[in-house]
Amino acid sequence: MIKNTWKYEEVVALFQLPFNDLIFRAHTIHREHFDPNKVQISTLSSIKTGRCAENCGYCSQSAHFDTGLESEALVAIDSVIEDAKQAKKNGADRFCMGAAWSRPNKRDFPIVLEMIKGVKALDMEACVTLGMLDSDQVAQLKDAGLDYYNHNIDTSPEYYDKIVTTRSFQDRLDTISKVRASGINVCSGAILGMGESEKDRISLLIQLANMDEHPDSVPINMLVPIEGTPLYNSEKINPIDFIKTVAIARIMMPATWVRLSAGREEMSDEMQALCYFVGANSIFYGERLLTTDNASQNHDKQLLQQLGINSLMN
Ligand code: SAM
Ligand code: DTB
Ligand code: SF4
Repeated sequence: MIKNTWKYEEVVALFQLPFNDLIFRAHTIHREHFDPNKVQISTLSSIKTGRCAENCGYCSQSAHFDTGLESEALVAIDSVIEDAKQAKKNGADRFCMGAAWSRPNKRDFPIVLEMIKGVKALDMEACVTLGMLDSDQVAQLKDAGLDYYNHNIDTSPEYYDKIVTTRSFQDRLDTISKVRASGINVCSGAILGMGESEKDRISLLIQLANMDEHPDSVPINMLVPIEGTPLYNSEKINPIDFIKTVAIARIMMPATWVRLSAGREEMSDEMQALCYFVGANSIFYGERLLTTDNASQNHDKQLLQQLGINSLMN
């Protein structure tokens, strides 16, 4: 049932299904692999903000664009652990730490290892996203007890150089392979709404679903447009197209956690409800993402309660 030989035409056919047939199929597969009334809760924290050397065209943190963001060096371990404790109190079972790095540096990396150990000591899952890694760093993350490493492919290989030119698509795949080989769970996904075509969406889904092993977690972000970045004025993705892409991710990667990530603040309750129906089963919960606002906690609580979803937040 877990297939990693998806062909382009097969995925085109999924995109061409009548909407009701598609969402029925996605939901049926979702039920076979997961409790449809449960959503996994992660909380994000930015441990190093801004002045990043890469030029990802969507990102508030790139040093290449003037976004008015206030940068911040690596934060103190104690304050990260305090945030993780608070996140746990609020119902999160995973704490994700993000750093605006192209790759971690020698001075800061050991401190991140301590942060991971601190989060694990709270009996939470730990996830980090630190940019590109070498094999030695991957091994040290594994030893520190890291559960998930997030490294998004972001878009299709064909569209990649329209989004970022300071690194290649292959660089992303190389880090993902090292993480996979170490036994750390792979979290890799994309951003929709960057002006990509349906072809690109098909291609990026094939990249994820045809990995030797499917990513354990696939975040699907809707672009949060950041003033000052080249992608600020990108054409917004139509909500139905967004839901279809989530549904197809579920069909192609039946046992993967599909995370409805950035952009929920801009989504209606109905759109989120349909995303949960077709297979999204993880969210970021908390007032902030990395540098932008998330959907409010009160609103999420209310919506999940209204939908009869979640157990994790009692
Ligand atoms: N610097 C590391 C890296 O790029 O791998 C880790 C942090 S980076 C901010 C993590 C991910 O956040 C990116 O790969 C991208 O998918 C997502 N992201 C960043 N800015 C975003 C935005 N404005 N809208 C949606 N997703 C965004
Ligand atoms: C992911 O796919 N989305 C998260 C997480 N992985 C690190 C980041 C979203 C960032 C949204 C824009 C911001 O707050 O800066
Ligand atoms: Fe840097 Fe990551 Fe932002 Fe790209 S997405 S500019 S690598 S922080």
